Amino acid sequence: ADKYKEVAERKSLVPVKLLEKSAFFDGKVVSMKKYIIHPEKSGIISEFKRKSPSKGMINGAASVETVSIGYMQAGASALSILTDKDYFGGSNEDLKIARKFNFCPILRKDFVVDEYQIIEAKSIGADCILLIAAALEPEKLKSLAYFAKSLGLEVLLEVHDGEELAQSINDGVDLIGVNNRNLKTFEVSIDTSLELVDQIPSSFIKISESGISDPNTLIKLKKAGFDGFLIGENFMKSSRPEQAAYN
Ligand code: IGP
Repeated sequence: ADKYKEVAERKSLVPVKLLEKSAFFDGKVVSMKKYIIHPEKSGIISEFKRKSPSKGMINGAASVETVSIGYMQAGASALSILTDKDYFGGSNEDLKIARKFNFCPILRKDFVVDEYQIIEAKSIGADCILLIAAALEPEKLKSLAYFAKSLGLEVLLEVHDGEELAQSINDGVDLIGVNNRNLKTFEVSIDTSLELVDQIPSSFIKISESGISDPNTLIKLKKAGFDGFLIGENFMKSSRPEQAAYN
């Protein structure tokens, strides 16, 4: 709920007119869809996340420059950069730094509730935004997805179960992510992905999110039909996340 307050504060500080002056604003986005399904890439979206509500501090010392470059050198298809400060210790500045040092699709990871955040995402150099079914009314989610599309951004829709999927799916969405972490209990189960995969229409790129910590799990998810894999903690908990990503 305080996302609304946070956004309102930033909106009065940095008006839309100013965001639209960013060099990125009229630029082309790098397609997350294309990079995920590229036959020579891993399909992994590597995430930069200092802390989380479920784990507390994961890595407070990591440099977004070093880690993001290392992730891409290790063969990631794309980057996910947390920009939420309160829960995840991220910032828009982190994403701008990742953008400066990498040519690749970048997902702005935040709780999007307002068009302003989508304009902001574009202005800091993001290519894709996240829309969370559990946090948005289906109609609102759809209008945000269309708005993102109108700016050329791609949209990752996050769901936890079949009901959320059925209610929130719309053609403004490009990729569908199944979050293996239950946001209420923080419990993680890969079965969430395995049970939902067949309900996702084939026109969407399928991503399995959270709790992926070994190659065998990834292979299992890939065999089940997932194209992409969002991995954060498993890399970030290493003192050198950029090297952990090689294993
Ligand atoms: C990454 P993990 O378990 O590899 O760190 O998970 C990513 O899926 C997770 O950070 C995430 C997230 C979110 C964070 C998934 N959906 C929504 C913030 C908001």
